[in-house]
Amino acid sequence: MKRFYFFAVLLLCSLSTLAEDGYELWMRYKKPTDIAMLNTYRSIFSGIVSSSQSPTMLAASEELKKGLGGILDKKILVQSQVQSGSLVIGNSTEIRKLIKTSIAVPENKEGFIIKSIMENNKRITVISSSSDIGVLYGAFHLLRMLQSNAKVNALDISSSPALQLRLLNHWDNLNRHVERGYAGIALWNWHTLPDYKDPRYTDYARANASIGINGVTVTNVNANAITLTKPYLEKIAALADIFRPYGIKVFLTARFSAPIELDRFKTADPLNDAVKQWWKQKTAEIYQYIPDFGGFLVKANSEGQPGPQNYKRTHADGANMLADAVAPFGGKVVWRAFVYNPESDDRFKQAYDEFMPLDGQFRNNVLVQVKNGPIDFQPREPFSPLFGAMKKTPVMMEFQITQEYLGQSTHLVYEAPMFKEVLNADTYGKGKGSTVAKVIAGKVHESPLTGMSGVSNIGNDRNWTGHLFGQANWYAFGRLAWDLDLSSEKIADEWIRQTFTNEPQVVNNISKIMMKSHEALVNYMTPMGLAHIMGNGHHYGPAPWSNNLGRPDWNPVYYHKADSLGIGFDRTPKGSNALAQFAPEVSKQWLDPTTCDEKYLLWFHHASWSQKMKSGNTLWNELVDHYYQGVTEMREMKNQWKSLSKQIDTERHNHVMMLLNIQEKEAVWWRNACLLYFQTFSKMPIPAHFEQPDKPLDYYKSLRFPYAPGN
Ligand code: GCW
Repeated sequence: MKRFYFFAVLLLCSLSTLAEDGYELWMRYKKPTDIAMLNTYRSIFSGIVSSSQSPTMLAASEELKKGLGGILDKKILVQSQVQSGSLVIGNSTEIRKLIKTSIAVPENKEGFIIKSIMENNKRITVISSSSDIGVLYGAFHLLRMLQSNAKVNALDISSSPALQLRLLNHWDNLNRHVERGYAGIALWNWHTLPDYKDPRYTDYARANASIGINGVTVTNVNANAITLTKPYLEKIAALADIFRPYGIKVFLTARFSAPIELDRFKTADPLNDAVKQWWKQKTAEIYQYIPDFGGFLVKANSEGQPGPQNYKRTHADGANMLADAVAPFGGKVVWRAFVYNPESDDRFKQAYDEFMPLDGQFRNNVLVQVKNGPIDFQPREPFSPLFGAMKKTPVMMEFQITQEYLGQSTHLVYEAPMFKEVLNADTYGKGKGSTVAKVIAGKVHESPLTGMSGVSNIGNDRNWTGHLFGQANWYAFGRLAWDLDLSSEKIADEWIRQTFTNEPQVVNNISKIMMKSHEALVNYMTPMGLAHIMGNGHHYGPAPWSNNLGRPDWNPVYYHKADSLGIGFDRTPKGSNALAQFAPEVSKQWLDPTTCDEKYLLWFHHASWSQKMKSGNTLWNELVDHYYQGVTEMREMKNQWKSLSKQIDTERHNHVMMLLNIQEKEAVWWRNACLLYFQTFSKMPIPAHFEQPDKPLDYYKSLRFPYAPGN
């Protein structure tokens, strides 16, 4: 008996060390369970031959050794000569030393090919590119295929990124608090940098490179001038050194008033010669530490951040001053268009109003970074009218990966469908077919610079993103920035296979959960075009009644405008006329409340409670249906996950299960609180066949969350 316990304990211990905690992300490199597949893979790859020992090529062969080693479940040999079954990797110049067959590579420097060829009667696989980094991307692509149990015996793949800049924006403060972060504190341990190089920094770089991310800002756009001082530049340079082999450039967030704060200047006026000179010197200093520094990301004259308007200058004046400073080194300036001030009658219109007049005035190394929607990363927004409208300025996409308004890190929400909805929207910027995706890819109005940013959801939680499924959003962002045409389903499929299993039924079930998750959340939070009705400040939970902040445009009541007649923000010519900012073909779709896509109805109309909807329902009943539908869908997600308990390892299954339980409670909370509140205006009942709210409105109003995270 004693012996039995001893062995049982031993077994449990070894199981717990084998447990999956999410740290490895989608790079788990596990052996296929299908033995035939495993044998085929083993027969295809005998070892790796690399054409050089550059840091990037070393990273590629290390990754392949690790990846193939795991998947093939055997030690992978590094061969000095090409043999049958070799995986030969090298850039197009150097690979000639290894093989005679001539290999055409994509023109795009980051693009790659993966090809199965016969070389001297030997069957081999080649990964090549015109650059080393392209080879690394190809290596990750092959590993993705192997982890997804794809066929790899007759490969002929060529792939190049759709966008040049594929950036993660960390909103990380120097004290390691992450603004809108829900996954612990910042990864960067500023206190121990530059000397302590946490191996996690390398794993972070691997993960980014595996999905093609090629730039990061490591600090918040609500910037701290101290970032630009010598001690911090040394710390950031240490990170840049770790990231470099993985093709990742560091960008810095620049505080516009830095000359005043760091060097006691009286002004930060961008047209002042001394100020210009200061930035030139600062930039030159940065390049001494980080020779491949990417450039600056700037939030100016927005939410209290200083900027050129403090000196009666324009955003273009500000951006151009910095652009001139980085230009000699090949750097870029990414200038954010997230601006709004309390004077306007509609926050929706402001980015367009401020930036359209500046179209054509920016230097050619400036990109204007525009949030996907006109307000602020709401669960559903129409696309920002700046996409397609700015013709002479590279317009870069800003998505938010972190779930500030999407249930933070307790809600399972797969964001790819939301990203795709925006990317697929037609701006009519140059006739039909001018989708947002084409605009940012520079295919509508010729653009020398292209890019996409994602506000990171990464922190120091063991699984990186707090919610395991948050990893899918990081993954989806990178994959889409590389290939705007990938479908949400395809990306989910890739992620699930690498993260969990290739078991078709499991893949299918998890995919169903993911694919309906965004619409479910929209339904239980902000259906039919509602927006920004979250709790003030922390944005956690419902608070559509909130009306106590100093600025009208910070309060939920400003956004939904519910009254005894109806609900929604009138943006037609009778109201703020924000619709006029879109191309006529677009505004036409939304102009008439009886034909407007109901998904966007309350974005553009103050619709009457009794307006008839397409379903035949009144607006009130339709709203009620959506809120209930959201909870129903959420419960389906929960049950689907529950049914997978035998197919997913206990640790990850429990983790997600507990979060889904929280999500269910919160979905019900959202539904009840919003409906009870809106009912005080509509005076209409929640039909009796629905489960009725179990608490009065006052209860929901009394809830306080002084320590909600991320604030
Ligand atoms: O979404 C809002 C957030 C702020 C953020 C701001 C921005 C970094 O609530 O926390 O500040 O947007 O994008 O600048």
